[in-house]
Amino acid sequence: MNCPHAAAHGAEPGTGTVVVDPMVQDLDGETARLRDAGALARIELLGVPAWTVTRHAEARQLLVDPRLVKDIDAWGLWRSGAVTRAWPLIGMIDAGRSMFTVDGAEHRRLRTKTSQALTPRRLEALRPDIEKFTGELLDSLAEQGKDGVVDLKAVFAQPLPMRVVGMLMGVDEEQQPMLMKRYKAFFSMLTPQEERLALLDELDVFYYALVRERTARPGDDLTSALILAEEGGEPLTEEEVVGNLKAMVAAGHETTIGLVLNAVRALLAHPDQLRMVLDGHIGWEAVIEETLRWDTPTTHLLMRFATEDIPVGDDVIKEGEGVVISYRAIGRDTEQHGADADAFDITRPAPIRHMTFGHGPHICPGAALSRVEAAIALPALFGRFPGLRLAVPDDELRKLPVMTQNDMESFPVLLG
Ligand code: STR
Repeated sequence: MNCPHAAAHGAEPGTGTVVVDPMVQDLDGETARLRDAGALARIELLGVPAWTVTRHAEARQLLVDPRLVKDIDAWGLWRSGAVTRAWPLIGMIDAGRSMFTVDGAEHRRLRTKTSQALTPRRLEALRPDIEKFTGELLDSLAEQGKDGVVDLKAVFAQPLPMRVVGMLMGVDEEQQPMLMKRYKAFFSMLTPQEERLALLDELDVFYYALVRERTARPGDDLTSALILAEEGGEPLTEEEVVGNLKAMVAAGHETTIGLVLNAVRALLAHPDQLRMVLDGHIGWEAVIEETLRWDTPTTHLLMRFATEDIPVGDDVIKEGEGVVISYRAIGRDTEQHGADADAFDITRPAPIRHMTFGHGPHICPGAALSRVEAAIALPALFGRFPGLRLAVPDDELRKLPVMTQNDMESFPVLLG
C-alpha cells in the first residue's frame, strides 16, 4: 500500500498530491491546499492514492455521471489486492449492501422507502419528539453546567441526533450509548484497524438481531417499514435492510453532531451575527445553511470508481480509479460563493446554493431531518442560555482525528 506518488503535506498550485492528515491538525490549511490543487486533484489517504473533486461545478457534473459507481469491485486497487481490509478507511466503502453502496435501478429499489419516510411533510410528525428530547437534554446540560464548565458535545450535541435516529429506526435508548461509543471508535484514526474490524462485526451482530426482532414483531419504525417494503414487488433482503439501517444510524448520528457544534462555534466566534439572530433580524435557517456551506460536517466523502476513462478538464480519471468528493473545499469554492467564500456570513443572499448534502441519485436522504434537528436544537439552546460562551479560546478546540468527518473532541462551554 505504499504510494508511488508519496508527497509531503501540501501541494503546488495545480500539481502534486495533497496528503490528507489523519490527525486533522490544520483543516483550513488543508481545505485551501485542496482548492489550490485544482478542480480535480490528486490526494493520498493513508498511502492510498485517489482523485478528489474540490469545486462545485465539477462535482455537480460528476455526481450525476453514471460512469462513476459506488461498487467497490469497480476499484482497480481493490481488485489487484493493493488495498485490503487492513486499510483503516475500508469501512467507509466496504459497508455491506445498502443504498449507500449500490447504483442504478437497484439503488432506487433500496432507497425509495427511506426517502419517502424522510420528506419534510412526514418529518412534521417527529417534531414534538425532537422538541421533547431537546428539552430533556437541555435540562441535563443546565444541571451538569450549573457550577462551571460543561461539554456541550457529550451532553447535548451528540446524544440528540442519536436519540432522533434511534427513535426513527427503532433502536432502544439503552443501546444508544453503546452505539455512540462504537461509532466514535469506528471513525477515529487512533483506533487500531483490528479493533475497528472487530467493532464492525459486533455492530453487525447487533443490527442483525434488531432486524430479526422487528421481523418477528414489527413496530412503527423505519426498520420495520424496510422489512415489510416491497419495491416493485421485490422485498429487501435481510442484508439490505441491515445495510440501510447501519447507514441511517451512522450517517444520521455522526453528521448532525458536526452541524450543531459547528453552528454554535461559528456564532460564538461571530458575536455580531449571533446578535442579529437573537434579535430576530435573521432566521436560524440562514445560520444552518451558512454553517453547512462554510464548515461542512463531512470533509471528504469516500468513494466512487470510474467504470471507464472520464476526461475532466486537462485530466483523465482512468477506468478503475477512485474519486473522493471534498465537500469542505466545495463549500469554499469562490466561483460558486464569491471572493469572500472563506468568510462565515449569515447575511449572504439566500438561497445559499451549497452542495453539502451531495447531488444526484445519492443526495442525502436525511437532509430535511438534519435541518429540522438543527432548527429545533439551536434556537432552544440559545433561547435557554443566551449568555452561552466557550470555556476555552476558540483555537484550543481540537478536531477529532477523523479523516472524513469534521467533528470536535469536545466543546467546553459556560452556560452564562
Ligand atoms: C459507516 C459504516 C457503516 O456501517 C455504514 C455506512 C454507510 C453510510 C455512511 C457511513 C458508513 C459513514 C458516514 C457517511 C454515511 C453516509 C453519509 C455519512 C459517509 C460508511 C457522511 O459522512 C455524509
